[in-house]
Amino acid sequence: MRRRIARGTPAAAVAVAAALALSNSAPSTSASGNSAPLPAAATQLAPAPQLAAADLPAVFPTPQSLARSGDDIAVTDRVVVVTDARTDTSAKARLVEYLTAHGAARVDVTDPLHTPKPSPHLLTVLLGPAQRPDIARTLGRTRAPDRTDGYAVSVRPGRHGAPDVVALGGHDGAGQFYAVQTLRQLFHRAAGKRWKVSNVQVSDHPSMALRGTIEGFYGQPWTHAERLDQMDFYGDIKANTYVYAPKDDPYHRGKWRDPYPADKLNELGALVGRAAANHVRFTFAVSPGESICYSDPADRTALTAKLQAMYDLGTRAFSIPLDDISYTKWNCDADLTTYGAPGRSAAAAAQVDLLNDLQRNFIATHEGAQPLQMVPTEYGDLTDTAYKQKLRASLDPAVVVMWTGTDVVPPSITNTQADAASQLFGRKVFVWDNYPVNDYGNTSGRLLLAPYDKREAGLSDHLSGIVANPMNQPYASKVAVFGAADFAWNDRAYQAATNWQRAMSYLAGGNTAATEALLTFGDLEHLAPTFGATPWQSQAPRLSAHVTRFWTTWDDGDRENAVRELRRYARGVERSAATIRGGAVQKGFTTDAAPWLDATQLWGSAAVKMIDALSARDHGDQPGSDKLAAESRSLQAQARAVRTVPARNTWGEVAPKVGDGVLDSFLVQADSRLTLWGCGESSARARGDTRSTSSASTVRRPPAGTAAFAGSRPSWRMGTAVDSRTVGGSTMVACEKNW
Ligand code: LOG
Repeated sequence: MRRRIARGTPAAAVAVAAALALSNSAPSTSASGNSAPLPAAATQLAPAPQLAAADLPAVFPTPQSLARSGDDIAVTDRVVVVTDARTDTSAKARLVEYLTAHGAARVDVTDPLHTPKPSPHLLTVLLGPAQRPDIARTLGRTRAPDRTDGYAVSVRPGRHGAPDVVALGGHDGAGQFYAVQTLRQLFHRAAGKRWKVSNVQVSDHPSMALRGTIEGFYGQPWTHAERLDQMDFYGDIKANTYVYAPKDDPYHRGKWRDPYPADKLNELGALVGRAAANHVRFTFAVSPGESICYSDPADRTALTAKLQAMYDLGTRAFSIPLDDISYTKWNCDADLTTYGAPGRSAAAAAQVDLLNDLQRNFIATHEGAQPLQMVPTEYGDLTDTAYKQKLRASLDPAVVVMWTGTDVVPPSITNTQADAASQLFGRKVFVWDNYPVNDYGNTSGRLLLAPYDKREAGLSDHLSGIVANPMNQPYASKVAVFGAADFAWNDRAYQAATNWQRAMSYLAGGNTAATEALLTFGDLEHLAPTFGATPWQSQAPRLSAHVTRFWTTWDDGDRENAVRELRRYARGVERSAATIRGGAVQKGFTTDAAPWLDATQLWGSAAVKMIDALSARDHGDQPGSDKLAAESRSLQAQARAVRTVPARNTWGEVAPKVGDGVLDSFLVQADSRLTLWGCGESSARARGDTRSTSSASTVRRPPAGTAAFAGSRPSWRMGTAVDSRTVGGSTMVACEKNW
């Protein structure tokens, strides 16, 4: 059974309002008073030479096809947007919003028959179904794929007095919305200059049908304001699925039979609406497994009533998670009579009975309802069992089955594994990806900010989709979710490192310094644990490389350079917190990460002081060095005293982990070097001694028994032990020169 940790008052939610005002979406009046059908813009446009791939604008998720085709076009003061009855409402609202934010003082929304007289001074944007004649003509050979969510974008500079035109054509409403989301990423400008739109041709569609998140963690559920913000975020990253399954919402699990109170229902209704406005399918999950009596008609009725209430709010997608329940005992005697002795096969029979009933008698009878989703009790392995055999033999083929990989938190997901899972469950599985969730013991004290990674290209052939299970911290979760959505959209083009940069840039609103600060900070929160002893992503790979290089350069005698380089990086660590809090980064991120940012600043300062102490000592200033080292130790003590906010996580009030095993190891090792100054290699080098260190000193391991040494150099050299003292919690051995 799962851990339970008491929680205090929830921290206040921070809502970030997009401060973009919609303006001037006045219909159909033209400045000149003239109206004319739009010219066949595409036919007047000469194809421009291809530009280098390096000039391609960064669009995320990565489009299936994006090509540069000529000069960029300017956003004019006034822009005409041509829509008709089949134009997606949300797409239109976003388009006006984005144009207004990128240089259009006035946006006139009109229809194809009443567009203003063509003028080179009027950028014209066509938005609607890809087959609409004006759009189809402008798109030309840039096709909107004939697939769900497909779209095309074509930027056509005007010639001979014709206006510049942008065509945004969708296969469906979502496709139109996605075309607009791509356009949002094509705006750019040089300082003080007019906004421009990159001249590209985009033909795009998702590789996986279901992309997004499952709020499926233990601990404090997200607040309403946080969820609303997430829906807008999903729209931005073309994610179309949000599964509502917070373990600690009592009405989701323990009190599954009870209807939601009116105020909760109102909130959920607002959330369903906000999801729809972003082309996100709000998927309502209810988890009856802890207490349901499968054969009791009253329980079936209660469950259906719960789903019906959400259907009435506009929800069209439903899930029955049966994870983390005891399935080898019944909750009622009636199930013993109906399904026989408890066991894996009987559990599957009872679950199938319920799920098939819901699929056939609720989903199939409700207009627009999506296929039922379920989480099996055996969700995280590839072992064939009586449970899985029963499920694949008798679960209605329409029901979507979730799977977490080869473990609750798998080290990777490969095509072979996903294929095996599909065989086991008799259908393509839907991945519940337990990253970046931080509700289990091994995540204690951690934010998980490493990129989404180690999912094999080609998984789109084996999966129906991927949803990430995020952290209790919604804004901090955006780093990994940004990646998961990119991977699900186009798994074959996915690059974790590139995506990571882009995710940070997104959170930083494109601000370069804030993006770099987030990358530095994210490196210190890079470790991604599994349920076992081995993490699937390592801690602080950037810092670790810097530290390794530092000791190599230092030991090679090039100490000035060693100090200069590592000090610069440590200063970056020290300053990153203030830069992240400087205003460019989403406010909610700074709230989520507050204890980690506080600790990072202190650890960064401690590192700078320690590097300075090494340098002072190297310059012969022992008193100065001692003082700096003492200051560093005091900063380290302050860093260790920082605590996380208990209400915000399942592990309570603990020290936030920051670059652990790398940063603290460096500090201990540096302190040891100061203590042992004059011994072995250091003194040999300092004196210009050219003898090899192995002949000049005894090889010893640093004192064992402290985790702080994990990640430090495996062995080091010193003289003969003559004294010992404690440094940073470890017993250090002083020495005398033995040559
Ligand atoms: C839970 C999930 C939890 C996650 C990580 C599934 C299907 N269920 O072990 O709610 O957030 O592990 O602790 C789980 O993953 N079970």
